[in-house]
Amino acid sequence: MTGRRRCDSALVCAVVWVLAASAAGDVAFTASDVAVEFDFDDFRGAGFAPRPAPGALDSMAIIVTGLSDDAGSPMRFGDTRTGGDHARGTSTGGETIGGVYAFDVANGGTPDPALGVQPIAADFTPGRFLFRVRNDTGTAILAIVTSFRIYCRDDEGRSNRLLWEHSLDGVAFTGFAADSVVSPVGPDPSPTWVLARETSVAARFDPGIPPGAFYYFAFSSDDIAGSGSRDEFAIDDVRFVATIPQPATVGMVLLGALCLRTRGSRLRMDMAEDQGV
Ligand SMILES: [Ca+2]
Ligand SMILES: [Ca+2]
Ligand SMILES: [Ca+2]
Ligand SMILES: [Ca+2]
Repeated sequence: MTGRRRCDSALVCAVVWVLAASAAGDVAFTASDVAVEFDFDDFRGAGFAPRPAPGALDSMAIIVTGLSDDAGSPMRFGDTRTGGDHARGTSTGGETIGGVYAFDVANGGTPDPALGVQPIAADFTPGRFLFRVRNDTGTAILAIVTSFRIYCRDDEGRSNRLLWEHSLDGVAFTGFAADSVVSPVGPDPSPTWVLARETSVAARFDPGIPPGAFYYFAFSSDDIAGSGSRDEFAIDDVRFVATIPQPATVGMVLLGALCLRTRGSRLRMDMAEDQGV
C-alpha cells in the first residue's frame, strides 16, 4: 500500500512536473495590433529564469549580456541566472555594485520599477539587454512598432550610452538611424531619475517575418566619455505591436483592385465609343 502511494505520488509529481515544464514558453505575437508589453512593475531584481519566480524576469523573452558573472558563458534565452550580477534586487538608485536592478524611477512618487543596470568596468561596458518575441500569428509579420522609455541617473563623472537596435536572427543587429541616449559627463550634484527618451521606432519587413520566427530588440551599452564611475540606466514600458495582413484588408485590396480593373475597362470602352470604334 505504501509502495502504491509512493507510485501514485511519483505519477502525480511527474504530471505536475510536465505541466510546470510546459508552462515555460516563448512570449509571442498572437494577432495583428495586439501589444506585447513589459512594464516591469512586478520586477524586483530577482534575476532571470524560463519559469521565473515572483520578482524575476522570463528568460525566454529577456536576457542580459556583458556581465562579469557570465565570463566565458554568455547568457542565452531560457537560461537561469538568479544571483550575483543578474539579481541585485530593488533600489531607488545610488548603487555602486555592478549588475541588474529593479530601479524605482518614480523619485519618491508612486513606485514605478523598471529594468535597471549599474554599469561598471566589468559589467555592461559593453553589454546588452535583449528581448525576443515569436511570431505566433500564423501569418507573416509585415511591420513592428516598438515603444519604450529610457531613464538615466547622472550620479557619476562618466558619460555612457544606451542605443537600441533590432535583429531577425539575434546575431546581426541593425540600429535605428544611430539614435541613442548618452548620459551627461556630470555628475549632477542632486541626481534624480530623468526620462531621457520616450519614443517609438517602426520597422518594415519584406519579405515578412514568417510564422514561428523571432523578432529581437536590444538595448546596448558602452562607455562614452569622462572618467571614474558610471551613471545608472533604466528601461521601462517596452511595447511591441506587430502588423500582419488582415483578411478584411486583403479583401478590400482585392475588391479595390477589381473595381479599378472594372473602371479601367469601362473607361477604355467609353474611349472606344467616343472614338466611334
Ligand atoms: Ca514600470
Ligand atoms: Ca560583475
Ligand atoms: Ca551608481
Ligand atoms: Ca555622468
